[in-house]
Amino acid sequence: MEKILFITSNPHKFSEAQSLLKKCGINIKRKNLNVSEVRAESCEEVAKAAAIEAYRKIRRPLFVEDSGLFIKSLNGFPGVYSAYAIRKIGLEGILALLKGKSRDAEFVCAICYMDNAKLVQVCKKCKGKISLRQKGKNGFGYDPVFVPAGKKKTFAQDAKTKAEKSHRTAALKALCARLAKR
Ligand code: ITT
Repeated sequence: MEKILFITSNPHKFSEAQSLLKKCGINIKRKNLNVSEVRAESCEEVAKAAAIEAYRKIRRPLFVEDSGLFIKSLNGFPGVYSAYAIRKIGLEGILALLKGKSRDAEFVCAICYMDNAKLVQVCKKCKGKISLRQKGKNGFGYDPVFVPAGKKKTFAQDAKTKAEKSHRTAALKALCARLAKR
């Protein structure tokens, strides 16, 4: 079967997707395509626009994933600007913004798949809290400050829980199920 292209510049996203999708019989290949990221409020809109643009350019089965951390007391910030925020103010900057505020947050992962016959969209969340300080070395991005609901350790301290419960894992499983149906 032809490999599906995962259009992403983020090697961490790719390796998480590769190991999970392999389990459901889907082989993927990473492609860095520099698609423009539209300014939008939701990960679904960003992923869909990018997938359409990428498909126009390469016309092969592909998917795009847009994800982010939405913090309730910051009205959803950094949200769709998560990659930008971490580059500009870092995890310490995010922790500083949260002093004295509620720490409820959720990770969101939206995937948009496209081939010559269909467009498939899935979006999943993982609820949790922002820790008081950075802990752990695994993963990437906000993993050192995100503690999933019902757990005490951050994703960066507990890679096994991340692999089982993350927003990305849930979205990829949903994608597998949708692609298998057709
Ligand atoms: P591509 O757009 O090229 O795929 P990106 O890293 O720029 O790569 P996004 O625009 O979707 O991807 O930004 C998502 C950011 O949200 C990502 O860079 C992290 O900072 C954060 N993020 C998303 N999923 C995460 C996860 O599982 N663990 C930690 N941080 C995550």
